Amino acid sequence: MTLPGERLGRRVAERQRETAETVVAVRIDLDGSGRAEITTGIGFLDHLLTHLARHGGFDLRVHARGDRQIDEHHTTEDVAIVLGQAFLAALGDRAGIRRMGHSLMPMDDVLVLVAIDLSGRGKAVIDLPFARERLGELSTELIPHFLETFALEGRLNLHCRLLVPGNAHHQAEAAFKGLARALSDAVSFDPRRSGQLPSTKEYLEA
Ligand SMILES: [Mn+2]
Repeated sequence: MTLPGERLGRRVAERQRETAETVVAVRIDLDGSGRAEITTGIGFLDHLLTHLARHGGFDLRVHARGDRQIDEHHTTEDVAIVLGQAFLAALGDRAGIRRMGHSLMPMDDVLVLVAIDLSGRGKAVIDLPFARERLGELSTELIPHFLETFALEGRLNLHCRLLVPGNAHHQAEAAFKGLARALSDAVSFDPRRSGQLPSTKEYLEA
């Protein structure tokens, strides 16, 4: 099935996943304009994913419902799984892209470093401690877990390091804005590469 936008050569993908714990549907357009339609039932997670869409320039639709009577863990983790899978699918063969991206993201008192390599190998190095246990309905331990799960399912190398700690809300936002900017750079096309695979191996795991 060809998705709207694919006909325009845009990098669009949809993925769904249904388990006894959660139902998740994600649509991502890497060549969008930053439109977000996010309903996970977890307000702060919606807030972070909206930042990812807006600052990445990705059109992102995420609909999820899960066994919140237990807690928000399964819903958060499964959104990260499906988002990673949709991102990988939308990326396609990666010909002509920059492949790497990074950002030093300030958010008032906080500074976070994010570095990405769309290598095709999932590897996350996350150093993002929180002094607070919860942000709204989201436990802060799930934020590093979300980033790690996204990197593994998206088959990308992700480093996220808190350089200057501070307000927990700012730390989480800086991490997702930084991820957005680094991804936006990494998926962008480098006109000098036109169609070339960004790898000396002429090969990227897909
Ligand atoms: Mn905010």
